Amino acid sequence: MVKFGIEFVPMDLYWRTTFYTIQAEKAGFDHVWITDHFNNRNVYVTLTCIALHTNRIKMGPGVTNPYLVNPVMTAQSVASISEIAPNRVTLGIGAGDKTTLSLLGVEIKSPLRAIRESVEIIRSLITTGKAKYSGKIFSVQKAKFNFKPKGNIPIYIGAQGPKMLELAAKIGDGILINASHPKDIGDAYQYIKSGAEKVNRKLDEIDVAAYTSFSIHEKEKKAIKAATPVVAFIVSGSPEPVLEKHGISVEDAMAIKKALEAGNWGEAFSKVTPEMIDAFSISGTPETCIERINELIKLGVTQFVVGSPIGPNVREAIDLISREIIPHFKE
Ligand code: F42
Repeated sequence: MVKFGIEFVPMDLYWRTTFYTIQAEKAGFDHVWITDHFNNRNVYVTLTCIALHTNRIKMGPGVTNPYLVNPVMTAQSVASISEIAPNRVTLGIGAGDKTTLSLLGVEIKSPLRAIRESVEIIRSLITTGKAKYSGKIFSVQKAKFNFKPKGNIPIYIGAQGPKMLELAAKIGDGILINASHPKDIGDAYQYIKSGAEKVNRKLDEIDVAAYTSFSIHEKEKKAIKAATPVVAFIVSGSPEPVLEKHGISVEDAMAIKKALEAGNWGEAFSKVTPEMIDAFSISGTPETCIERINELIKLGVTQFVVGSPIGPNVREAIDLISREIIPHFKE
């Protein structure tokens, strides 16, 4: 049965993200993923608040990166939270967001190797409490925790590029694919399959999550309006081949990018077309959302993550998902 995840960006006050998560837990969500960018509130402080106020939902950073946070500290952070929420912690790690990292002068060098080495170090620490590692990017002479992580902490890899998807299928317990459209998820699956085959892994050992941009409302227009700013940013940051795959002209995307860079939000959002909404989000009424989720499940997705904006009003959107979406797939 497909699992449901929900993503929150800790731009909001801690109590608000925690309140939404309590609501999501009651609504039947299985996972909460908290994004990690230095300019928002700290992901582990947010997760600690959530851990203290929930009982069942699994939780983790979605996703942290090894350039800003050393893998030993990531292992220490998730292991510490596991003491508060045993067997409920999941770790999401990826290469890191180029735009925010570049603001700090941090370069994403050899991302494949950095992720592989990080996962090996973190896995050793969270399973044995110890690590000794000599890699090309990270080395750990002799690390030993003075406490024991509680329960299993699965490692999910945030991946988009073909090589990162292959690597994630080789070494991850799960994969978070930042995409909403069946064309992108279908393409990602080709790389996931080939990665798994290379190491003789069965696909059902890996939790494959579609980490979508999602917007639900009983009135389609309202759902689309809420998704428009998010889609504008996705379009402006998408590489040419991705735009071409969805029949979106590079010129149109550049016009949105220019308007966003100039701070002309109204102009940027007015240039977002229905094709862009369809390519980069799942937006609409509960019926439309169910149809789109079904398409992704048919492709093999085992976790569906409801990501920003969730809906025009987050609280109402979670209510609507709990009434119309989750029961449709779980009952
Ligand atoms: N990023 C954040 O910073 N914060 C978040 O909260 C966040 C959430 C998130 C959730 C799901 C998800 O899928 C991604 C998310 N991201 C988040 C973005 C993530 O951190 C990455 O930026 C994003 O996944 C894009 O990375 P990628 O998986 O496409 O990998 C990049 C680096 C890439 O270029 N990959 C290529 C590929 O084919 O996969 C390979 C590049 C390559 O071959 N590199 C060579 C190498 O050896 O590594 C050499 C390159 C060199 O010059 O060093």
